[in-house]
Amino acid sequence: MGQLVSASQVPGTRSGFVALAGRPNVGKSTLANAIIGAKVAIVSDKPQTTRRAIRGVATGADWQLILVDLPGVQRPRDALTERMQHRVERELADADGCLLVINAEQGVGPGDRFIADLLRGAGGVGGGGVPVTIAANKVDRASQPRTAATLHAAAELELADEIFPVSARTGAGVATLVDHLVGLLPPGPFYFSAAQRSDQTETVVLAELVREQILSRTREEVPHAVEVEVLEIRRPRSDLVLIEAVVLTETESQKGIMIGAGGRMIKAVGVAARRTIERELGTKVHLELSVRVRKHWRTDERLLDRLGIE
Ligand SMILES: Nc1nc2c(ncn2[C@@H]2O[C@H](COP(=O)(O)OP(=O)(O)OP(=O)(O)O)[C@@H](O)[C@H]2O)c(=O)[nH]1
Ligand SMILES: [Mg+2]
Repeated sequence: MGQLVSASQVPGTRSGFVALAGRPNVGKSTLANAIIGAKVAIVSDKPQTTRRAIRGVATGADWQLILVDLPGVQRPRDALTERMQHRVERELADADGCLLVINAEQGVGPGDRFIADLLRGAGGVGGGGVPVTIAANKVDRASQPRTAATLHAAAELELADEIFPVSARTGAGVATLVDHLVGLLPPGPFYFSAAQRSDQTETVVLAELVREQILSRTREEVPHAVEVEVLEIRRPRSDLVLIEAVVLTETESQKGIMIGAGGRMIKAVGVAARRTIERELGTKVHLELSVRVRKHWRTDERLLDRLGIE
């Protein structure tokens, strides 16, 4: 999103884009954060947390690996999920490689097979040609026999060059996976400066950090019905950032839940989000949150454009 630096031409460098595919909630964003070594994507225990394609950047001495974190593959239900799914398909088609993330504890199910077929090109994605690596994630939660069975089932998909057991949470196996992905990179320039970790705008990053706090405190339909829009960011002093954000809900009752009895929910979200943002920015933060009903925001194409969900 507009922050691509001019490609630098260090002779002998390798670079490429590896897209993360997988069912919702398998840990794609957690794994992307672990590989990049920074929080580029928010994470939650609710499915469909990720709504945008996020380029996260890992840079070595002579290589640059750009991971494209994506929404989980799903059946579209409205304009929001339709955009998310289209984006997944476009990014997979454009990537140099794909990392299919599965859940080591749950094994390989129909959802994973559906995605494997997409990657093979049956769905018209990738021209049938993207090289695929598989990561069996959450091995910290799976017994050894369970992990072994998942690795076996993953091999039977006959899709990937290699399959890696990993835990994005503990970091187990992640370095080995990164070595492999770096080994796949073709010769190419650095697309991002070595200091840059993601392509997301500050507005989106801050809105997402607020939404992450909402996801961890809500359930059922609420996590899916809420979006956050940052309206203003001001820096009156070098050590202070003022952020004004609005929490959008679809119904009055969701708005009530978001505010909470005596305003307790919105207060808790605000305090937790402010602390996270202060840590990320390294400055003092004033965060002003309000809650507004915006019926059918998930089908409002213009709003989705403005929110950068495209
Ligand atoms: N135990 C364990 N939990 C994990 C691991 N990786 C991710 N999780 C948890 O799994 C849940 C989903 O993680 P996400 O990274 O948000 O999953 P995702 O695949 O990006 O989900 P979507 O964006 O909804 O497609 C969160 O509660 C994570 O903390 C892991 O290696 N071990
Ligand atoms: Mg995600």
